Amino acid sequence: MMPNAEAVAYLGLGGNLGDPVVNMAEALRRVDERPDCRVVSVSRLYRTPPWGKTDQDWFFNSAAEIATTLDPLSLLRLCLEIERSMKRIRVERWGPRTIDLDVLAYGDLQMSTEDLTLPHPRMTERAFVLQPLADVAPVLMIADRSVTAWLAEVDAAGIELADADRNWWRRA
Ligand code: PH2
Ligand code: MG
Ligand code: MG
Repeated sequence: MMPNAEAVAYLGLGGNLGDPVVNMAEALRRVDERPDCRVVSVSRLYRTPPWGKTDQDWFFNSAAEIATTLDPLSLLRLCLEIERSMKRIRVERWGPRTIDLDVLAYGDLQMSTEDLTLPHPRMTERAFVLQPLADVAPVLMIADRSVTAWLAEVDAAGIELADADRNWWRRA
């Protein structure tokens, strides 16, 4: 039997409770360990001011390009399962969390169901998503613009580079 063709997908990672860098690294390693997923490249590591709900700790954020034979919904379920298995705590919407693992885009697929909308519908407003994503996919088109072009439109004030080594996740 022919194996399914690989698709390229993009994940956004974040957290601000416990040890978010260790948690993001662990999540990426778990993705990479699977026979149906491969981590192709990981962004640098950023510290970002809390967005949406501002009276909480700063976040760490990153992004990754992966290659996968999973279909989009299976990839979403994998992300949720990794979050769950890492005992994700989410107290409230947009509030503090130990690990957040979001599917940002899956190839150039556009889809919208109750469970999953691709590309991620709010990513173009969020510098904490776009800044790391620009490390791995600057020319990826989201709607009719590149990630770099979207990044130029948003307020990225306060975002700090926390680790410039793109292998941070292999040693955290
Ligand atoms: N995630 C949220 C809400 N606010 N702010 C930053 N800086 N980074 C995040 O990952 C983040 C957020 C909900 O997913
Ligand atoms: Mg999120
Ligand atoms: Mg999420």
